[in-house]
Amino acid sequence: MAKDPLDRPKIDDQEFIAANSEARKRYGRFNLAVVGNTGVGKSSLVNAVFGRELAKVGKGLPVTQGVNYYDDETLGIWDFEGFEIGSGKTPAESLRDGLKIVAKRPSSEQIAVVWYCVAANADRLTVPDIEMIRELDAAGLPVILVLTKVHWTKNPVTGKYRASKDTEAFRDWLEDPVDGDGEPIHLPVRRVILTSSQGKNGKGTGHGLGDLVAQTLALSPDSEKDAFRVAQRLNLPWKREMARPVILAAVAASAAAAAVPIPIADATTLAPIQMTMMGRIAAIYDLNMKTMMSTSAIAQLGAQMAGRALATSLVKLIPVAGNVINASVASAITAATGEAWVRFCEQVHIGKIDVSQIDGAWEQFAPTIVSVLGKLATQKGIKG
Ligand SMILES: Nc1nc2c(ncn2[C@@H]2O[C@H](COP(=O)(O)OP(=O)(O)O)[C@@H](O)[C@H]2O)c(=O)[nH]1
Ligand SMILES: [Mg+2]
Repeated sequence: MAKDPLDRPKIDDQEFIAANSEARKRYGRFNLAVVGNTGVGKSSLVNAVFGRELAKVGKGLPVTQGVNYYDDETLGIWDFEGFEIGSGKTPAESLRDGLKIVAKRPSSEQIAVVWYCVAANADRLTVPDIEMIRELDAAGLPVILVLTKVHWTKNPVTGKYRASKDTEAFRDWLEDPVDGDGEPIHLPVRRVILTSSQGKNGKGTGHGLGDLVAQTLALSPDSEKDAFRVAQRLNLPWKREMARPVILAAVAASAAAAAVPIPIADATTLAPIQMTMMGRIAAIYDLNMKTMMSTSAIAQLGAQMAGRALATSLVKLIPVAGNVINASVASAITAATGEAWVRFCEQVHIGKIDVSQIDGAWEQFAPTIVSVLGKLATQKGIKG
């Protein structure tokens, strides 16, 4: 085997791969149903929130008339469109048939939340719309009414964006719908959200999407919330929050492993703990989906980073810490490695790091002696 030019300790990546696949299994797949006419902007919305084009299941054939399922490991999209009047069944009947087919599928494909999409420039809901929404509600599904392609204008004084008066009037009606005689209409939608997934000229990031993901999370069953946090790509703080307890657990395990101080020569004792941590964090950032990197390629990176963290931290820590790693040094190295890995994963996830140049990219994220010493100082501070 070629000698590592920096003489970094060799680290096995099996722990990474095992922890990564265990975490992926635990988070599972988030399933969303999008319902609405062709061209209303469903695919664009899915793309803006989840950041990817999904493969159609079943080689292009619809699951049934008007229903397609698209999925990858962490996301499934049930696309309901094209329920035409005149097929012999009402759209609500067709939808009900579609939902029956979904119900027979495995639990990993069951719908968590529905986005019922209507173009904002429509001035009302149609009777079939209302009947379809009632059908979804009767199936026990939480429905978000999403107004799509909202045209936003910026107030030059306040800098705030607003939808047109007509769109706001439509929203007000949706929140409190009445018929022509002023009689209330039963419209079981849980939220009404105004969105656009692109700007006027097809560019830009859109509006209302932060609200849409926040409400989708709020309405998701508890068992599906982490799956949604993993599958979506708009809200990075959620991912950071998920990573924090993973890092804390690894820090505690490192302290325990070094309760009897470890000779520096045996520093790689900590590596399995760090590799487990990094594998779990990579799952939170859905890295191999986003980048098409294999899990083992990510594991290799993790091993290199953990190795470098150990090598650079330890050599320089000897004057401070002596020839052994005690519990606080072990904790500090693991904490700094975890935080560096989170920053690295974020950058890959948002596409700031080019996958083709990934080889050198992690170097700048490896924890430095400064961050390790910083952690040590903080620990001392906490312990008084
Ligand atoms: N101006 C504008 N155009 C949009 C928006 N969302 C989608 N579109 C365009 O509307 C067309 C249909 O969108 P698509 O997402 O394929 O709709 P789907 O048939 O419901 O999946 C495409 O040409 C999109 O570029 C939006 O928010 N604003
Ligand atoms: Mg589409």
